[in-house]
Amino acid sequence: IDWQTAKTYEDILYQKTDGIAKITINRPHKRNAFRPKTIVELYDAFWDAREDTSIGVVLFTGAGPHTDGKYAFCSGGDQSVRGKAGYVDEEGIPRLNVLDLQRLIRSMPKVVIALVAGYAIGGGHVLHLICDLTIAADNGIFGQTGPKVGSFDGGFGASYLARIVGQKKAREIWFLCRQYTAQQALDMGMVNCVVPVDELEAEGIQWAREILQKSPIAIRCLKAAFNADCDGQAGLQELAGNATLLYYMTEEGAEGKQAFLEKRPPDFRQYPWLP
Ligand code: 2NE
Repeated sequence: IDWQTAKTYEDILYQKTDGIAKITINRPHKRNAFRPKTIVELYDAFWDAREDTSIGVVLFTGAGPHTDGKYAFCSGGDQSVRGKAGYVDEEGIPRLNVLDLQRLIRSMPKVVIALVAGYAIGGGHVLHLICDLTIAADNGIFGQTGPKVGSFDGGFGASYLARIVGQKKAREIWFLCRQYTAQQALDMGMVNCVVPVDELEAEGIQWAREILQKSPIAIRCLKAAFNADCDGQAGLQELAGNATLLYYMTEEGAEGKQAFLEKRPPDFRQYPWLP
């Protein structure tokens, strides 16, 4: 396929071809974890795709494999720049700007398809969930890590996940922080299909081309209709984002991040399970 570079960035790749945009997180050495700059760039590219009347479908993916042979869609917030109240940008300001990106992906009147090879973990898992459709490679690995690394997404990450997989499974996913295979994700209804990793992009293009033959207004109204059913979750998202910000300011929250950076298990034993 003849991908044309649409704009050059530092942390992402942005390409277009025949009605399709492809946005790729390009930090494979960090399993495609995002820092504030990554989100600013993603927001800019998604906004461009939203505004471009020739684009109907966005493929959202992660660069890989890394030099160690492992693939990742995205491993969430970059813990190495996590400060006291969020992920710290080059100006020293802590941010949770991934929540703005979640809202843009949800509200843009184009179809966003996540192409997941390897890890979709933590805030990276929520990003694939937010997309309209997810095509998983057979090496896909899915899961949340928040309670392990001192974080949580009580917005779409909790309520939309529960809407998709049911309350029991959603609680299991968050409370145990296990990792799930692509087949398990398919069985839970978290992804639309599973294909061999070498066929992931081709499958995404095939799905995009089928969608592009349909009526844009019908598709945009359907996306809005699917969203409307869950729109109360947008309010939860804002409130939960504020709670996450406050949690990051606590010692308990910082212990999870510190443990990850020191490559050791977290020790939350000194923190009580308050009534
Ligand atoms: C993704 C996972 C499971 C991969 O494990 P593995 O064993 O394949 O790789 P490894 O060795 O852990 O990672 C490779 C390199 O990538 C870095 C690692 O530190 C390592 O670096 P080096 O030792 O080679 O220098 N890396 C990976 N993920 C990173 C991250 N998120 N931040 C910074 N560096 C990262 C394993 O790597 C993993 O569990 N990663 C962490 C997942 C995670 O906890 N993400 C944050 C969740 S919280 C969040 O995203 C969030 C939120 O909850 C609310 C609002 C906003 C964000």
